[in-house]
Amino acid sequence: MTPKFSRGFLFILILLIPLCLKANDGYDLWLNYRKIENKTLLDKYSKAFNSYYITGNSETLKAAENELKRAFSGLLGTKPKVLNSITNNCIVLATKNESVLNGQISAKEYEVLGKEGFIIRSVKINSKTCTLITANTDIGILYGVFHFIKLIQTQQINNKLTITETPKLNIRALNHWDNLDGSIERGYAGNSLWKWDELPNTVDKRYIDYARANASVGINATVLNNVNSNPKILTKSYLEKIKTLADVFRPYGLKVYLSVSFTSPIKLGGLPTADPLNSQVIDWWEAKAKEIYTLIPDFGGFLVKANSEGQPGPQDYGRTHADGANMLAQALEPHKGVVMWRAFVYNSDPEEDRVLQAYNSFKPLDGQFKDNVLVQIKNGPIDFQPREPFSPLFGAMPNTSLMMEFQITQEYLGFSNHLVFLSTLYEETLDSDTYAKGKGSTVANVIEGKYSSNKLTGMAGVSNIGNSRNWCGHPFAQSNWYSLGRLAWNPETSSESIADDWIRMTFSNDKEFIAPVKKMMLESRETTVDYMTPLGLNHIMAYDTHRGPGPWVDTAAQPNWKSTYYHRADSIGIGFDRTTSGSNAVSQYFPAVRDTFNSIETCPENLLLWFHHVSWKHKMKSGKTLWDEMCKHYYNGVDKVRKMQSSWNKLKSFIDEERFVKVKQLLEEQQEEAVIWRNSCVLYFQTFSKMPIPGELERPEKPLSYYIDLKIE
Ligand code: BDP
Repeated sequence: MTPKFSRGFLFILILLIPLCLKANDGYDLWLNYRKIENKTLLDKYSKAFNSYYITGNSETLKAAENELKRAFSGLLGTKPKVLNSITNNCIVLATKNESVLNGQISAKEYEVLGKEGFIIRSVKINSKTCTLITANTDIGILYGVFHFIKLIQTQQINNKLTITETPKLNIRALNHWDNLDGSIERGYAGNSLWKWDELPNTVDKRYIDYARANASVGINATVLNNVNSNPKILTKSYLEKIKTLADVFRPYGLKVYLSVSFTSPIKLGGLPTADPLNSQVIDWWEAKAKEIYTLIPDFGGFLVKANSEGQPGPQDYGRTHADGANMLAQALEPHKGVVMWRAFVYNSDPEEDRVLQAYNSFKPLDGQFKDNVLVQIKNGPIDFQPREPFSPLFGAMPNTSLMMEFQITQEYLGFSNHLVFLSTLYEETLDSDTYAKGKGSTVANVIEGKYSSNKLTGMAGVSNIGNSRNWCGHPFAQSNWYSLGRLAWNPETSSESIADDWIRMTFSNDKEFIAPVKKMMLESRETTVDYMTPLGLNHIMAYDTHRGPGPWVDTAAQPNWKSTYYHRADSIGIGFDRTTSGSNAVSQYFPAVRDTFNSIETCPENLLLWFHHVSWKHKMKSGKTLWDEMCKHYYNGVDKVRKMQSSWNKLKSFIDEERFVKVKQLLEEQQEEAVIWRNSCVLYFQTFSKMPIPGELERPEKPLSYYIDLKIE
């Protein structure tokens, strides 16, 4: 029997069709291969690229081929032909030694490419016009294919392609702070992607999409578990699960690494000690390394948080960080594994400025680490604040491989509820001049290994990925994962171009959409700094959760977890004196930087209260008092969120309903929280300054006590 539908039902169905077509839940990330709407361009691309020729059939090349097919069917609505010989308008995928290349690319050019670089070039092979994607390795080809797809997605293909790309850093890593029970430390987008209960027998298809996304931006390393590591991760049964993940990720050039606990030999091996110089301990780690490499021959290595925030480490046995790192490095060395040893260490001494501690612990160890150790340093000296100066360790350890650790998950920047494009924060750090080798010695140069004798390089980002359908919670938080990959590939990439590509790939190529959205993104981090921690303020978030304001926090498990420790507001002024007459943290920088930060006249105002205790009446560059200026920033922050809202509200017609509404709702939430931040901080700091909120500004609706009691959940 044929089902009968009422007219009304059919009418609703017709109305819903366009909505369904436009629906987008964000799962595809920037690999959003929707059909090109511009007919002329569609025709042009379809003619120029209608077939491909591939040599080789490794898993990686198959992945490249599949990606090409997927992108073509989505973007162009066509199925490219697979060819047996080269014809006009085909794409040729071939590694260096394939005879078909016929000397197109010189040996010298291949030399430059290294193991992961690629060339995309418009060439003539046997008098046929085609697009060549070539590399020394299969993974280079895969990266080249993703780059080529990006050019189509962003509609930036010109007639003569001449692209050469090589990554500037060796290790381009995501650090997952995922626990074995599925929760994620500081994760705001659901639970862990890793389904430990199901592994190794069941392989979630999502693992492949995760690997595709990473490969598309050149991320080649994933540390699967929390730096506060559960020793169980090294048991046989977990290693088998991890082997399965490594097998899935391998074709995409993504190596697996693990965070390990320093006391694993005690907890798992039953040894009485974890002393890195004890021979049983050394043997235990060597045997463990062998066991891992038998299962996972290309295992990347270990990430270690030691003697930090209660984690065990070599200092528990009177040994140094170098002793600890080197012992692990020795176990991994025969297998070509590396150790990423974190410099995020500080004690609970209320007298010693926390800012000094990482530098003081690590600088003296320069030159003592084995060649397969990288010291992984957080971008700033404290802890992923909305703004920090760069860590003085960059440039200060010329005989050690140093890698960058950024945070992608927005622990201190409004979780996944605030739109904050972190690329500008990353860029600010990378562009900072350390003066290690005179003017122009940027942090980017330092981590590229330009001034060091050790040549391992890397960048890690603490992941913001969870199992929520759109991976990162906020649709715009995806751009932070994307940015980390782009900057790890080339730390000198501009945020402007990253934002441009991301918007085009994720949302739309329409200029009317790109311009306002790019503006929102590029300004968003400064906006957040304004309503949270302007002028160098930091660590004044709610206790422990770090969500919402908590400048009044004055009791904590350790003194340097109190907000009052950081802002030091009193009747005279506000800020932490780190000048030569204060804690002297300025002297950890090279002289030119030290002098700039040390003087209240030359210290950049956006870091003023980081380095100086400043009188409320101090005259700022604007001519306003510090107090008025601080108020101005807090109020500006809120105004700018409101501007983001009105910009976004005008963009409804450009994108799908689903993502439009989601961002709109999140911006409303962000606006409310920004007001809470502003009112809390202004009212609280006013109890010290005793100065009025400048006349023209709207007054907080509620008294300070209201905000102190408020918890943002
Ligand atoms: C802090 C987090 C804490 C992490 C720690 C770290 O609050 O959860 O364990 O950093 O980086 O930002 O080890």
